[in-house]
Amino acid sequence: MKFKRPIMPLYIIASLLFGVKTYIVYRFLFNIELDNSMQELILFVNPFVSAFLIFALSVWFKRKSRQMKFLRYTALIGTVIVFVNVVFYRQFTDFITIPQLFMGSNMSDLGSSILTLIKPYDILLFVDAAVIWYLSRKQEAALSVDYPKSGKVFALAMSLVLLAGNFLLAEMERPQLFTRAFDREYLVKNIGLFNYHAYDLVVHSKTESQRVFADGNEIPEIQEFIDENVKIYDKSDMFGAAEGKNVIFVNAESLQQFVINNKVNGEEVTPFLNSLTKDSDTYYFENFYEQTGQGNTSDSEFLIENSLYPLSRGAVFFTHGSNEYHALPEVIKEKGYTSSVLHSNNKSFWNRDGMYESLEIDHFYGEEAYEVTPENSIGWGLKDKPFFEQSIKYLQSMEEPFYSKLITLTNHFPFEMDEQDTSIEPFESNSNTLNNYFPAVRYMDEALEQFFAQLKESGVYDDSIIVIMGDHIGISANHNKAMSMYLGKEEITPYDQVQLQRVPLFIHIPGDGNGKVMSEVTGQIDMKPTLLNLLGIESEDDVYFGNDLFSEKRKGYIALRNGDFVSDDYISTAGICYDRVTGEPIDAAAGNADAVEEHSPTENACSAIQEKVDKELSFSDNLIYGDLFRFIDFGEEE
Ligand code: GP9
Ligand code: MN
Repeated sequence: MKFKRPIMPLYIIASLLFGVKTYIVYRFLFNIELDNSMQELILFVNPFVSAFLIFALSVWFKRKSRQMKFLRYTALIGTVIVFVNVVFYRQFTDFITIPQLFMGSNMSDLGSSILTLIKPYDILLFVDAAVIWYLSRKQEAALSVDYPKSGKVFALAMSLVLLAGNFLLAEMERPQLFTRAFDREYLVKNIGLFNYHAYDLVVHSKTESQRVFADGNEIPEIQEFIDENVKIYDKSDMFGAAEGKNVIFVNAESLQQFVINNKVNGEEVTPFLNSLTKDSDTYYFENFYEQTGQGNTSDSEFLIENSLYPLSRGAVFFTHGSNEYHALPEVIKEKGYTSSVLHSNNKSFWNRDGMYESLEIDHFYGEEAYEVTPENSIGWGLKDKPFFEQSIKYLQSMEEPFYSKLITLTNHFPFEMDEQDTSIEPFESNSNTLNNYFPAVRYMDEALEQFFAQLKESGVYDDSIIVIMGDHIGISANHNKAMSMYLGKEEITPYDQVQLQRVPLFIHIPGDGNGKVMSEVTGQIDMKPTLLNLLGIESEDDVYFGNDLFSEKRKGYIALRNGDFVSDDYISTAGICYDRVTGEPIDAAAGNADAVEEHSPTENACSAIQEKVDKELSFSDNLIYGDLFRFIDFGEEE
């Protein structure tokens, strides 16, 4: 047979088709912010570069049939990766990481949520793969070639040149992209989805090896940082204010601060919680930030129990569930406290059963501890009202003093509600998620009111303090248009986005009488030291990054998991340093993210704190990746 050059080799056709598809996904299915034409160019180029990189490998196969097989399976696997990311993105506004792939049990438990995340038109994502499949089978003779060595080397060299070009553009656009990779959107935007996954794989193996090579030498530097920067506060007047009392901690699902003392359709969203903000036995923290990452509720739990940061990739409950920790339940056990978690869901969700052992939580009342029927459940499971009602008997039977965490479930995306549980009308906008959020939050508010009444009736109330905390945001940036409409703003700026990361915190101490609204900048990292102080338990030798919320002298900033921060004076996000109170960028140049890299005055306003924030996050990460608590001897506390 005579050698015939194909009109166009299939690997090039595949790269073009796949590149176009990926680009369309970037533009229309992911919400990637493009600030300038350089970013637009990079985003346009990278889908083709990475597609070419992979498909061009086909030239190395000698036999044509192998070449074709490689192309069609690569197209299929690549498409599945795109599809999974699209579905995942709709839920989390984020890109999947390797640790999350091992959270398969969670993915399947998403149940009804997952169905709402898949759209009929997603089938179109598979069109190019189908075309490539068809061509590879039917047009094999016309579209494959026996490449001479020079052709193969050329294809490889071409791939590498394209990749280098892409990385160069990315580095120009965003220096230190790889070293400061807190933000997955930047990575995907600059190097593309597939290179991002390859990068993630490298980071994953690196962190895995960190544990193997750790020997405890890392600890003194961390302790020194903590002594100098974190543990600078004085003991507050509240030290021992709840000594010997039970702690009832309500982890309120997806409860955000913007609904508190706010209205929808002319009605209060949370009348009960609003009344607590004015209650003399309640301290209400209005500038309290959630600091979670990809682990959502479990990350908030991690913060509360350890006063360490969750990880920037994956859920620490999963990836480091068998580490050694020195968590709140363990510390207070020495003072005679029993600890428990009550949450009507699979015990293995977020690997809670595994992690709770490491945190030394004594009892876990999971789904099987509750009577769950089709009538009393919705969405994720048991509704909050029956959940609290059925929890009372467990609280009553617990050995005192106890520390119990109750995790609610109804106010969870997609905020499904039964007609009979709906007391207020949804909001009206283009986002059903935001619309339905309000009636669901109102339901939780009513459930909490009932819970307070039941605690009083059961006699548990008097010997307890009650903490209510929002675990993380419920409304992601995907709904910004509707959110700006609700808040009466023209748009949601990066500054607003950070402010939307506030979740309410209430500390209710029956009989206290001095309750007030607290406006200090605070966050979930502060809960462990705060609770220890309220209970009158010294924790000088402990290793953690939070401060007592009631102390007047604190470190003065809250680090968010993506490296942004909120300090008493500033909010730093998206490369811009804002005045925290007015929301104005600190100077004119501040509106331009690039100015930061050029050492503008803006850099000076936020940079000193930014340095500490970066250090703090990485020290916390090192403690976890290296499993360093196994080397620390906390001694016998009396
Ligand atoms: C699941 C519940 C909700 O048990 O904590 O999970 P979330 O998605 O918010 O992490
Ligand atoms: Mn949650």
